[in-house]
Amino acid sequence: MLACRFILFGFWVLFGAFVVPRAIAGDPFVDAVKAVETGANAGFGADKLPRRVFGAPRGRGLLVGSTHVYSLGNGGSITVAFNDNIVIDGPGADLAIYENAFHVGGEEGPLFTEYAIVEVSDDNRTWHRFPFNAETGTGLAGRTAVTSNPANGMNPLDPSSGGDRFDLADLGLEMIRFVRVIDGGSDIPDFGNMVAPGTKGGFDLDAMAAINGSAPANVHGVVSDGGEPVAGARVRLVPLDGSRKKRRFTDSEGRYRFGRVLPVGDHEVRVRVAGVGSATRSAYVDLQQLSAEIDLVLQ
Ligand SMILES: [Ca+2]
Ligand SMILES: [Ca+2]
Ligand SMILES: [Ca+2]
Repeated sequence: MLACRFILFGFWVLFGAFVVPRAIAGDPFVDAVKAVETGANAGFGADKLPRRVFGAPRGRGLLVGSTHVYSLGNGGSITVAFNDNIVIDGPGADLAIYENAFHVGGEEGPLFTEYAIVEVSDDNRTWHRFPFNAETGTGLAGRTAVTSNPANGMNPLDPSSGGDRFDLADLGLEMIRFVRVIDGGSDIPDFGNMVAPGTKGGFDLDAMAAINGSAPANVHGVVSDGGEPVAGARVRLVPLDGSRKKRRFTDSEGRYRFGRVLPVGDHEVRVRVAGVGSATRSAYVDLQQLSAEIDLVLQ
């Protein structure tokens, strides 16, 4: 429990500038680091963020933990986003999180665990926490060794590859884009609380993947007035289920585009240009219809 006293040293560091476009669009893995809260004895792999947590897991089997990780520190957290894909509620588990837990003294030996609480969100504002049992580890991440590695060809989405799996149905959610993992700190008993860890304290994030995923939706079109495109017009996309609104401005040819839209059904697209006019049209996107072209004529 030596590290526990240091938990309060956590602080927020924003990594918005670290967002890197993926070379392969629509890969199942996580695409951006949104925020990091450093816990006690954190830091291993921090200089390699955000790419350190992108791509497939680099598991090393049941007896050895991956070092291709970022260490959150005891009590730390990391918030990540899926950009070219979203996690949807499909059959069974939907989200996989890969840590570097390993068995000590043999494949049947006890696990070296550094548990983390898992929260998910569709807008990076409202968060939903997976229920867990701090004594048994059920519902936490960091409780299964990872065997999949790009070098061995194992499919990381297959349960045989290890990692911890989460079902959005357990929270009654249909889709999410953001995930936050929070090291359990001293509140959750694990081996990580009892070992002086240097910079490798707490939960070690290797990778994260959508097992059940979809491309995000998009809504796009042109704003015009009297047949002429209108540049610089402010367009709002309003999901009618109450989720987060978005705002864009038209380009020099009157075009607007909302990407990374959650395909939650009915939306309204609204535009208003002072002294010129306004327009409102409905737009519909769902998992079967991921794109809507909506032209707006100012009146
Ligand atoms: Ca991705
Ligand atoms: Ca599911
Ligand atoms: Ca670990």
